[in-house]
Parts: sequence; C-alpha cells; structure tokens
Amino acid sequence: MTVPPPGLQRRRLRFAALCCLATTACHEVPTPKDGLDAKFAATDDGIELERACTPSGVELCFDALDNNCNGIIDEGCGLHTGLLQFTIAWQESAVDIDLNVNGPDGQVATDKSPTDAGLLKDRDCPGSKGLCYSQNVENVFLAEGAPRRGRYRVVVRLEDLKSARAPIQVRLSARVGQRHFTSLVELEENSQQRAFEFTL
Ligand SMILES: [Ca+2]
Ligand SMILES: [Ca+2]
Ligand SMILES: [Ca+2]
Repeated sequence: MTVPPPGLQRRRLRFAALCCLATTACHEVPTPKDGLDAKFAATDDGIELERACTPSGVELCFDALDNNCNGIIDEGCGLHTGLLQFTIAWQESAVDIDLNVNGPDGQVATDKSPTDAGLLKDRDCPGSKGLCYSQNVENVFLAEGAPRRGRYRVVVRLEDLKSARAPIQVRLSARVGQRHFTSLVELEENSQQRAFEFTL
C-alpha cells in the first residue's frame, strides 16, 4: 500500500476534520437550537478547529478560551458577545496580531463601527494607546441584527513580530450560535496568516 507523504496526510486530516464539522453525517455534531447551520470549508492556509470543550473551572479572562464551557468566550471580562463571536489571545505584549473577520457583505470588522453585516471588533491590540495593558485580546462579535446568511472568513494574521521570538502561539475560539470551536495557531513571520471559512 502506498503511504502518502506526511504533508499530504496532514492536509487530508485537516480537510477530513473540517468536512466532519460540516456534515450532518457526523453524529457528534448537535443540531443547533438557533437554526444557525454553519458549513465549513477548508482553505489553503486552513486552521484546524477542535469542537470539544473541556471544562477547566471558572471563566478566566484574556485567554480566548471558554473555560467553563457555557458557550461564551471570556465572559465577565469586558468583551462583548453575540450569536457570532471570534476571539484571539496571545502572550507576547509587543507583538501585533490581527483578527480579521469578513462577513457576507465583504467588509472587515473594525473597532470603529459595525459592518453592514453587524460585525464589530472590541479593540485592536496591542494598539498605540496602551489600552490593552499587555493583555492582548481581539474580539469580533455580532453587535446588531440577526446573523447574515452567506460566507464568512476568519483570518489570524501576524502583523509585526517586533523583537519577539517566533513562533507566536495564538489561541483562537469561535462561537457560531450554539456551536463552539477552538484552535491553537502558530505564526512565524510577518504577514503570515491562517484562516478558516464557513457559510451560514
Ligand atoms: Ca465561558
Ligand atoms: Ca476564558
Ligand atoms: Ca492587532
């Protein structure tokens, strides 16, 4: 039997995992009570998403993890949430990572005002005004309206490594209705990015 090279094996596993997330044939996927049926698609720079949530105690702030597995990421920490929520966190205080979320309207969520699809970012870290206090978290959430149907793209991008040592580990968690996903993303050089896409 021919064994595919390791890179191809990883790609297949990643694709299989994302396909498992997308198909109702995977019996572990619960039927969302809010009717948000997300279908995930693999990307060339794809992030491997984990669906399992293991409770680790009370909710901790600024780790982009749903520690108590109640479906909400970093609640009680000054972050906003909604039916859609995407959160990243990283340890290196000077490093600039960006969370870029495109909604079906094609607009990237910023911290200025909601996009036409209702997406808004809480803050851009580390930022120029020191408002993140070395607790680097970026959070994009559905600020108004119902979730718009269509394709979403969630990108974690290393903007500026500064003098930090690569790789930078970034925790990403996502809430899509009743579903929760998380991943640990590694970025090694400026402009490198990882992404996942889904369709509502
Ligand atoms: Ca929580
Ligand atoms: Ca947390
Ligand atoms: Ca940033």
